[in-house]
Amino acid sequence: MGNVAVLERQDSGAATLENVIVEWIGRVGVVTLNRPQALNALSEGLIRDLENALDHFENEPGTHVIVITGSEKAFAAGADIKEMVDKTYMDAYLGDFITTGWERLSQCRKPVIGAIAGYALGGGCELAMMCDILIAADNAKFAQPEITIGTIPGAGGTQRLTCAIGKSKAMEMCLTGNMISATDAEKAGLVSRVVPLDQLRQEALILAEKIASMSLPVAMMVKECVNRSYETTLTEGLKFERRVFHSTFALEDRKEGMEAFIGKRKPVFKGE
Ligand code: DAK
Repeated sequence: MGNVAVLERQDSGAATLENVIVEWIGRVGVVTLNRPQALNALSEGLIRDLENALDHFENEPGTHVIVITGSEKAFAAGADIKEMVDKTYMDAYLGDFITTGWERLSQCRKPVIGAIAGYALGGGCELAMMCDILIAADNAKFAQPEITIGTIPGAGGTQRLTCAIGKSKAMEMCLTGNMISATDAEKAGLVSRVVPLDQLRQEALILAEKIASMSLPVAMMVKECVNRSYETTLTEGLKFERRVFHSTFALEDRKEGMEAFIGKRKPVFKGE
C-alpha cells in the first residue's frame, strides 16, 4: 500500500512508491505512473499511490504545479481488467467501485499538466482528461475501448470527452473503441500540443515552471474559473469570474504584478 508518510520534500530528489515515482523539481511536483509490466493499468494500488502523491503535492506549499506522466509506451492502458473481471454488480455498487481515489485528480486545486506518451486508453484517457493541460508525445494514442470489453467508460469518458471534442467524435470513439492519434487529438482539441517523444518531459517541465513562476493563489483562481465554465451557465460563470477577479485586489501579488509592470521589472510573487 502506498504510504503518504514517506513523501517528504527532497530538493531535486525523488521517491519511489510501489506504483508511482514522485519527484520534486523546484516548484514542480512530478508523478510518474510506474507499473510497466501492466502498461500502467490503473490498479487499486496505483490509484492509491497516485492519490497519496497528489495529497502530498497539494498540501506541500513549495509545490505550485503538478505534472503527471507515464512511460514512453503507456500513460495508462486503462483500469486493471484483471482486477475487474470477477466483480459482481453488488461488488461494484456497494463497494462504490473505484470511485474513491479516482476522483482525487479532478479535485486538485493546483494546476495539473498531463504529459502523455503511448497508450492513454479507457481509464487512462479519463485520467488524462482530469488534468488541466495535456501535452502529447507524437506516439500518444487515445481511446475509450470499454465497449470492446462489454462495459462503458466509468470515470468521465462519456462526459469529459464530449465536452472536449464534441458529440460526433466522442460518440465515434466511445461506440467503436477506436484509437485516435496525437495529431488527431490535437486537431480535436483534446490536447494543447504534440511534441516529439524525446522532448515530452522537457516541454512539460518548461510549461509547468512557467505556470509555477506566477502567483500560486492567482493560478488556482484561474483554474477554478475555467473549470466553472463546465458546470454553469454563461451568465453565472461570468458573475463568478467577476467576483474572483475582484478578490485578486486583496492580494499583494496583484499589487506587485502591476507595480512591476509599471516599474519595467520582473514581478516577485510571494503567494500572498
Ligand atoms: N488491465 C490489466 N492488464 C493490462 C491492461 C489493462 N487495462 N492493459 C494491458 N495489460 C497487461 C497485459 O495483460 C499484459 O500483461 P501480461 O499478459 O504480460 O501479464 C501487459 O499489460 C502488456 O500488454 P499486451 O501484451 O497486451 O501489450 P500490447 O503491446 O500487445 O498491447 C494494448 C497493448 C494497450 C493495446 C493492450 O494491452 C490492450 O488493449 N489493453 C487493454 C486496453 C483496454 O481495454 N483498456 C480499457 C480498460 S476498461 C471507473 C473508472 C475507470 C474505469 C471504469 C470505472 N470508475 C471511477 C467507476 C475504466 C475502465 C477501463 O479502463
